[in-house]
Amino acid sequence: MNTKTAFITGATSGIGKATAEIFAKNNINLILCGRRSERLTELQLTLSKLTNVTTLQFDVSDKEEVFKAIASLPKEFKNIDILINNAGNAHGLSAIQDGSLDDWDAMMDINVKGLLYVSKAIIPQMVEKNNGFIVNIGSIAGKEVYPNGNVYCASKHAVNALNKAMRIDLNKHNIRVAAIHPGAVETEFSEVRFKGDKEKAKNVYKGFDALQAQDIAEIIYFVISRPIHVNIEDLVVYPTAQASATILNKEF
Ligand code: NDP
Ligand code: 8X3
Repeated sequence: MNTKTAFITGATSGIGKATAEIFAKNNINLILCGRRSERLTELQLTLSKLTNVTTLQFDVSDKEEVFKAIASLPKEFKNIDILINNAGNAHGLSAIQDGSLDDWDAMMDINVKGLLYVSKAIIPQMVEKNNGFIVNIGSIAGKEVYPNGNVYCASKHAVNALNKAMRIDLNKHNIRVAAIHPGAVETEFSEVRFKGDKEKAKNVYKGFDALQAQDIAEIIYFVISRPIHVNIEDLVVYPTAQASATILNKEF
């Protein structure tokens, strides 16, 4: 019997998509979100063979769209048990004096404000029913600052702070809050960071076994499937070849 409903942002690719797949296999009802509607439709077609799926197409950085989309959910999907705040990306990789204002806006608007808008739209009903689970996808960039990472690192440090803040404020409402902070995961992340330069993106994951989206998805599922009295607060997950944001044992 399907008992839980999960709302996943950034479900059209990478970690979010892999999380949707593993949740579907475990009969969790799904609300899948992203901007690319064809991908949402495709995913819905596949995963509805396993569970109940609906999709919402919106940009997390547009607060009107966020609240409108979430208000439009059909009745059977309105009761959200699990929120996976995953949508986000890095835009650019340059020294602070060379960074693009548009890239900075995108990272702060999507990674920080987008996460806040979605949370604001969903948390009240969790408070009302005195139950819920929020998983925030941070990054090693939210624990360390690395050369040229400046604003992306700042956005993920903000996610780290908001994760702690949510846990404190929602504690008395019985809402579990957890963060997963991955190191290098081979997804479309670097393609977005390097504005579609596939060769440059591929090089990021050359010479070592990077994490795959499924590795993180399995951990997210583990976290949300613990008994009700257990909350895993914070996890940093590296590929074996990685020892810090900047130390990678690459073979060439
Ligand atoms: P992908 O680029 O593969 O996926 C990013 C997802 O976010 C897509 O589904 C995209 O959907 C969605 N997204 C991006 N911008 C918006 C927006 N404005 N509105 C709505 N959705 C948006 O990257 P990952 O799967 O790797 O990234 C997922 C999360 O993991 C991010 O928060 C990232 O910062 C974090 N992370 C990634 C790491 C890595 O090495 N890959 C390591 C540590 C953390 P669409 O384009 O359809 O809107
Ligand atoms: C993605 C990992 O090291 O590129 O958050 O910032 S990193």
